Amino acid sequence: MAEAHGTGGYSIAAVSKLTGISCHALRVWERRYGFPAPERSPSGHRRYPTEQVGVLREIAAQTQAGHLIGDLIDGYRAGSLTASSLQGGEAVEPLAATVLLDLLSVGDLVGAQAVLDRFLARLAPFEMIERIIEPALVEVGERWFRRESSIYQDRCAVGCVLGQLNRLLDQVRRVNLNPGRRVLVGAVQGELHEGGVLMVSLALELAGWRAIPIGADVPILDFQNAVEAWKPDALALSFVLSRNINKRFAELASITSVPVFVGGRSIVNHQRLARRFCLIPLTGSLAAASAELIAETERWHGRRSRVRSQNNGADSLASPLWNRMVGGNA
Ligand code: B12
Repeated sequence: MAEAHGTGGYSIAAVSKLTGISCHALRVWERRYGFPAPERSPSGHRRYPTEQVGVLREIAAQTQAGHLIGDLIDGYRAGSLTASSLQGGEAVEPLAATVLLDLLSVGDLVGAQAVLDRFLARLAPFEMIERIIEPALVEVGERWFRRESSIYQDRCAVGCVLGQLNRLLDQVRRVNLNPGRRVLVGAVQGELHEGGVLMVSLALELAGWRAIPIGADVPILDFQNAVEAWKPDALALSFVLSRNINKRFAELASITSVPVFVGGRSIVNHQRLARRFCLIPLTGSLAAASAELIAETERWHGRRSRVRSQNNGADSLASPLWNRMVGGNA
């Protein structure tokens, strides 16, 4: 079983991911049955010892078979229920984000970078995004939502994680020597979230295209000007929030010289609206959405696709560069 190095245990979010038991249920069982019995970190957060996580996994499995929680906890206390073990691979990811954020919550940037470096040494850039960077950003959001962190802690964590994402993008760009098409990437005025912009840019660079990220909170007029001046082959925008989405879509409809893609969590509920304004909605995983962007851009420009899209899946990203970056698993 993987150890929770240096932190004295797993966070509630990590335990929830590892066991499938909701955070709410974990708190209720603790109150009602006295189990699990997490320790507390210096900042007061619950920290579950490895053994308890194993017991919770076993309990989760047995409740599926119809056993009652109270009986199972009694069984554990009586010694008739044993912990199931965690495999190293499945434990590492939730743990990594938690360890990283615990360090950042006390302002330990050097320690946090050491954790990132450890993963950078063994994960390809796309895996780094999927397994460390995105889970860490999501956990920042969860801690914020549960009021477990302060603004200064969130900002420190986001700065560190986005900084690493920028460095990865830089690293991939340096080895992408003969990029194919160019895509302008950003987020519209009023949208401050930049993570999606950077991640899409990285995915496109890994596919052998050139991404030009211009950041978040950019007025539509500036996208128009940039398209006119730089003549990219496509424009890709990230929408986390849906504020003013109707207005923004209407403004974007004036950009007609390139295909305009819209992606991000808000787009799932606004696909039809996007199409009404001749925008191309992208949903699904980052790899699949990037592959679709590539295939649609080629279709738009009416040329033969350098990388043929098979079923709009991640396969269409299978350039040599992509394979190298994702460790040959694409
Ligand atoms: C960092 C952060 C901030 C920072 C952003 C700083 C920065 N430089 O980016 C700051 C502090 C500014 C911020 C502010 C706010 N935030 Co905020 N923030 C976050 C946080 C913690 C991380 C965002 C992130 O980078 N996520 C990781 C990225 C990669 O995920 P993603 O954006 O969903 O992108 C993925 C896909 O959607 C896709 N994708 C995204 N874009 C695109 C585009 C294309 C073309 C394609 C193909 C794919 C694609 O690719 C990504 C990989 O899978 C999230 C938590 C979370 N769960 O995401 C909250 C979160 C997004 N924020 C939230 C909120 C509510 C706010 C505020 C309204 C808070 C407030 N009351 O002030 C403000 C709004 C500010 C604004 N006007 O934009 C909510 C949004 C809830 C919702 N509506 O869904 C979240 C989810 C937090 C939460 N748990 O409630 N935030």
